[in-house]
Amino acid sequence: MPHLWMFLLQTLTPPEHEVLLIDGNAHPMNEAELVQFIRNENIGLVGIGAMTRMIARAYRMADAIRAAGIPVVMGGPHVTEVPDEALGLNGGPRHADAVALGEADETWPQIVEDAANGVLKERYQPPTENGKDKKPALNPYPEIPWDKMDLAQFNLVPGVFRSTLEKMGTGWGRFHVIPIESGRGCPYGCEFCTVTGFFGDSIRFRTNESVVAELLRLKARARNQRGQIAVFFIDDNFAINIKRTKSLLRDIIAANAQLPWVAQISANLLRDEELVKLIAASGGMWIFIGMESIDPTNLKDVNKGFNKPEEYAGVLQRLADHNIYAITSFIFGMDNDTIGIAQRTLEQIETWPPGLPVFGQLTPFPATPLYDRLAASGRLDRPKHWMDFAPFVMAHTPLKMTITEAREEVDHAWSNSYSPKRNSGAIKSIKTHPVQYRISHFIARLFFRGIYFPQMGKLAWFRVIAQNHSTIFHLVKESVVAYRAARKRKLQATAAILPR
Ligand code: B12
Ligand code: SF4
Repeated sequence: MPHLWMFLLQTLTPPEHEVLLIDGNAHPMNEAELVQFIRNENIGLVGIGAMTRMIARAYRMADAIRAAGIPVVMGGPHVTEVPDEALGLNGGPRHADAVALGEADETWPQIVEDAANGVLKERYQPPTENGKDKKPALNPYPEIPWDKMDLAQFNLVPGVFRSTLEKMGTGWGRFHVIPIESGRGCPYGCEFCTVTGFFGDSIRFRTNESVVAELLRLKARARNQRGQIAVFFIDDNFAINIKRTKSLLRDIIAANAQLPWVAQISANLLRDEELVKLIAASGGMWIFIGMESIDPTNLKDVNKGFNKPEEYAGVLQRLADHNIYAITSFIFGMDNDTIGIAQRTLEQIETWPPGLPVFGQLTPFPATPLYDRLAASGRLDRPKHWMDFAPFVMAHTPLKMTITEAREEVDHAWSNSYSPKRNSGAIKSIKTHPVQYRISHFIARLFFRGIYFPQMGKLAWFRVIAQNHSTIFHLVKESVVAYRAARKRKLQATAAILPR
């Protein structure tokens, strides 16, 4: 799914300028193709945003674009954290003409004007107040024209299935997931997270009316194109202010603005039964929970002691009772982890209602308290790990295992969580749920497997389907039985009301 910032900044661009957007994941191009595209379109300024894990690739693109004589401005979390790197002020080569530090909602129009007038400055920073960035209030919030734009980049249906699904009817080959923010900021300050530092601990919300209006526009579009549209509320912690979240969800229900949605909420906030009921009634289908570890010592080490592993089962049961899926995220390679942590975590997970677990490793992102702690104690093996990005290879050595062992733990967790056997077990464990709920859970499992195991071409999908044929067969059989039963009931009901 492409990131929100591009669409937001496009909307905030002075109207006399045209903005073209390319997401490097949804629409990959190499350096030469990108430069050609920029020349063909006669583009005068290129803005590039990237997370730390993509920054080396972003720099390569920026270098090629600047070599072709087009100015580049970079923004986003990574360059905000280490701006001197992009500007070539730390001994390395320069990659950007300018950097936009922090939230750029208010500086972007100025950047565009300065570039148009040939007076681009090196750094753009939001105005400060008491030595801190003044944060955009999000009120009023710009109207992103989702209803008018081409949503092809947001389609999550893999290319290999699209044409077959489209033959089944209009809209079948399209499942768009659209990023929406309802607020910014999280004050919790987990040690590995950049959010508290970047967005500050000042939490800000859009008005309920503005969020509801955005949902209604999307809902109208979904209806018109007969395609599926779901929403990803990208707020760091969607229920950080429970009272406000409940009021937003009530307003969504009252306005009949429900679309299927996913959001990130920390486990401690999901103790609230009323909140969970409102989530379900307002269209909430998946909740992403940063569980991180089943070990309280690890959680305390990373300043996330508010997560209580003994509560995880109850939280997940509460969600499952309302047919809400949990995407549970775990981090291995914490300082108290030992060999076997993956297996111990899997054993716990299997006692919970089935969710969609994801596994990563503790990563010191620049400017986080974790980075500073590890750097101060000389524990960073690759202090600039982002410059030679290696997926699932840690940049520091945990205290009780090696980097290779940590990698093996991640591999074990992914392999077992999404094996055909586990998929079948997960679906059997929810046999009392309606069949459509179980089908969508099963499909989600196949997609989540693809986060770790490359699953891009036809052959890869064919293999996955063949391996899971027995679960697929049972689900199809049950759907046919359920469909026939529903049809029979309908016919009987019609017969009962017909006059004799
Ligand atoms: C949604 C989200 C996701 C979604 C992505 C879906 C999507 N495509 O949107 C999912 C859940 C898949 C995800 C995954 C990951 N994510 Co994430 N994610 C976020 C989240 C919560 C919101 C991003 C967002 O849209 N923010 C709102 C917009 C408005 O803010 P923004 O992007 O910062 O943009 C503003 C400014 O930065 C600036 N700006 C940004 N870019 C540019 C470019 C230019 C040219 C200019 C001028 C300005 C500018 O202007 C914008 C307006 O002010 C952020 C946290 C956060 N609140 O930002 C983390 C975050 C971006 N993710 C993070 C991480 C680490 C990851 C993962 C690596 C986690 C993991 N271990 O697997 C994966 C990577 C997946 C991948 N390969 O891409 C980190 C990145 C830290 C870093 N330094 O790189 C963040 C900051 C959270 C954190 N915990 O620290 N993520
Ligand atoms: S609760 Fe989530 S968003 Fe908030 S600081 Fe912790 S990891 Fe970051």
